[in-house]
Amino acid sequence: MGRFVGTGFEQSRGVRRVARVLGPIGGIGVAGVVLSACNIPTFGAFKGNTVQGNSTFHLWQGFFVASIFVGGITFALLALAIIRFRRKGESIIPKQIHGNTKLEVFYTVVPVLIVAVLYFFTVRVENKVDTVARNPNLRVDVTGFQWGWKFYYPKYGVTTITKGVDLYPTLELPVGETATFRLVSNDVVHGFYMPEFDFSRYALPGVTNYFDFTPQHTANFLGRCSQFCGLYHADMLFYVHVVSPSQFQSWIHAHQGS
Ligand SMILES: [Cu+2]
Repeated sequence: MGRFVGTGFEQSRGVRRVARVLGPIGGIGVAGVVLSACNIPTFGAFKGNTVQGNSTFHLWQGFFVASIFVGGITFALLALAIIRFRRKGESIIPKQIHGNTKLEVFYTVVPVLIVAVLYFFTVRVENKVDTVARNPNLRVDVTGFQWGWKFYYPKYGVTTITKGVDLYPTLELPVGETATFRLVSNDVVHGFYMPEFDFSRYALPGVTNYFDFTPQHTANFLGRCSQFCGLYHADMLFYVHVVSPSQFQSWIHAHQGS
């Protein structure tokens, strides 16, 4: 490690002032994340509405708070450099130096640490979202095709399917129960997209994708295709109804043999 070369920069009043301001802000940001994940704004995202989607949502919040923190420090330092070291005459104000080992180690280690922390939480959430239950309460086979969706409930022999323009199929799900989905495509690449569940997954020809939803609240949603797949791509909508388990059973019975 090289000898520390004093720059005058560290001692400058501006840096101390910025540190005094940013220190508490950073502390508040970190404390905010740790203490109350619920009181952080949604930053424009849906809350997920499934156990899996909710994890994705919290990851999004964490990333957003981290970006505000990093962006805040970056812009504050930029402003400091622009204002404090602006041209005031013919002389160059900052001391001209070569190298500052402490500063260089700092701005290498800190970003690596930030990326490592974000990576850790990303892997953790991905593992949770990608986990498929061994004994799910329900299984649903989803088939994407030009241009619609087919939902098949193998245990009950019930199928709902797109029947033309504006005749969208319904994906009925019981609240609080884990459903395992088996997603395929009959022709080209489609995207099984549930905005309110913070979830999208490719429906690929020749590939089977598995994933779980555990809905948390009863509500109605609209799903769509997120991959441009041809002429009527925009019409590949489907209804998602999250209902009570008893309502789900009556829906199943009403559709059996129909
Ligand atoms: Cu499509």
